[in-house]
Amino acid sequence: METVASFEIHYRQYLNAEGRAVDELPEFAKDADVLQRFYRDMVLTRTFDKRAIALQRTGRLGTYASSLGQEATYTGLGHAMQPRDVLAPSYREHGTCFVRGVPMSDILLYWGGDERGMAFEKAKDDFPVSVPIATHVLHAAGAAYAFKYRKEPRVAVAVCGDGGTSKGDFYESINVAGVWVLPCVFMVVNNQWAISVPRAKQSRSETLAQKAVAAGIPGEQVDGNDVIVVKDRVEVALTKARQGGGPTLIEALTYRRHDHTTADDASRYRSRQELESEKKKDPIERLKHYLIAEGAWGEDQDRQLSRECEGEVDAAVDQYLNTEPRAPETMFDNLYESLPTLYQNQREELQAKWKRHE
Ligand SMILES: Cc1ncc(C[n+]2csc(CCOP(=O)(O)OP(=O)(O)O)c2C)c(N)n1
Ligand SMILES: [Mg+2]
Repeated sequence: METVASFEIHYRQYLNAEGRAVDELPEFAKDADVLQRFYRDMVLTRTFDKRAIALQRTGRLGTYASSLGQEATYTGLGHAMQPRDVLAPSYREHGTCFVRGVPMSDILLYWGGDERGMAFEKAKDDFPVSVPIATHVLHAAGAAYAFKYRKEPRVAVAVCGDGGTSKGDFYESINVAGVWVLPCVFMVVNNQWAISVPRAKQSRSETLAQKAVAAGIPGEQVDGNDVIVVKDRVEVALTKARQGGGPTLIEALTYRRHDHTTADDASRYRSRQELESEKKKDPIERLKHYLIAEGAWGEDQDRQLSRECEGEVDAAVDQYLNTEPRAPETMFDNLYESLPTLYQNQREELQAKWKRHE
């Protein structure tokens, strides 16, 4: 007998749960301004999440998927990407969208049922939110193929959950990206739950990162609650892809602290103890502790930042609530370049009904 293949999966972390550096930090993280910016973006995302849930609970938003506890993954990813790269998000990545310049009011518009919120004027080539699980991973592979074909130095980034990696779409995407050496980064946000299905019931695979092995591409794990390691490793993967080195799969280990969406009640299927122990790994507290220990942050600054974030979110909410709703038939308008006759008829029918109703 001989061993014909073997592999190892590496896990990396710079800041541990207490906010202490466990390794020499990468160059960018030696700049306090950079870390303060990451901290700010994470606090803003958390402030936004809280308010979006309050809007939903008071009937002013359709539904919403919180990113509570996962802020480091999304902020780190946003800061690793270049403006010309393309993001193919699922439904929890608003933190990344904000870093890419998408206004908070757009995200509210979308979850309020208005497709204009997905126009992403500031990140025009990014894909819209994908609620269908993992279908957008294929779209990212397709975009990456286009970049390669046109010889553009751009990378497509697909973000999907632990549950998403069980889908055929996911395997097909990493397979084709491997075969065609595509400039694509697969970001697997392992938040331990796919609605009520825990990670252990999702796959017997010891890590999700090792799914990359079967596609012939590198896979690795990072601490998804450490913004420094996320930014660092995603940037390494993006640079490699941009230079023709092919795709990478990065599994970010984090935890979904809120309900799956506002349509869920997680207390029905997971224990309070599990939640409490995960809170101790909080990404925001950890960076705060590090910055304070470095003399680069203080409680006064922290209070000031909270006020600023609240103010920014207030302004976004005002803008959202003051946006004139569109007529119902506009739901057909973003489906096709030119609408097939069947839909045209439905559009007209709805328009007529709405007029009568008004
Ligand atoms: C194709 C498809 N099947 C089922 C669903 C219903 N659904 C919505 S979210 C979800 C779980 C996804 O879990 P995961 O990929 O881990 O992402 P997370 O929500 O944890 O970020 C499922 C099954 C869906 N949206 N699309
Ligand atoms: Mg999940």
